[in-house]
Amino acid sequence: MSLHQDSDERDFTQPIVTLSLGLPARFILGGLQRELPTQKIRLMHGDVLVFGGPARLCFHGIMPLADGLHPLLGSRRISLTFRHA
Ligand SMILES: O=C(O)CCC(=O)C(=O)O
Ligand SMILES: [Mn+2]
Repeated sequence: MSLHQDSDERDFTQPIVTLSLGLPARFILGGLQRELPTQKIRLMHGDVLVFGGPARLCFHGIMPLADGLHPLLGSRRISLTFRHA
C-alpha cells in the first residue's frame, strides 16, 4: 500500500486504529506533507497502531510483505482498520 493520507472521513478528531494480524509488515510513517522524511515501524501479529491528534493526517503506507508463513494465518497479513467515517 503506497504512501497515502486517510482524509476521506468527516471527523479528523477521531484517531485511526489498526490491528495487524498474520505476517509482519513494515509500516511507513511520514509527515503531514508527502515530501517529508519517513520512518518505518515493524508491525507484528497482534500489534495495534493508533494515529490521532497531530499525527492523524500523516502520510503512511505499508511496504510490500516479505514471504513467510505465520503459524495461525499462513502466508497472509490481515489489517483491521477502525475509523470514524
Ligand atoms: O495495513 C495497514 O496497517 C494500514 C492500512 C491503511 O493505511 C488503510 O487502510 O488506510
Ligand atoms: Mn491509511
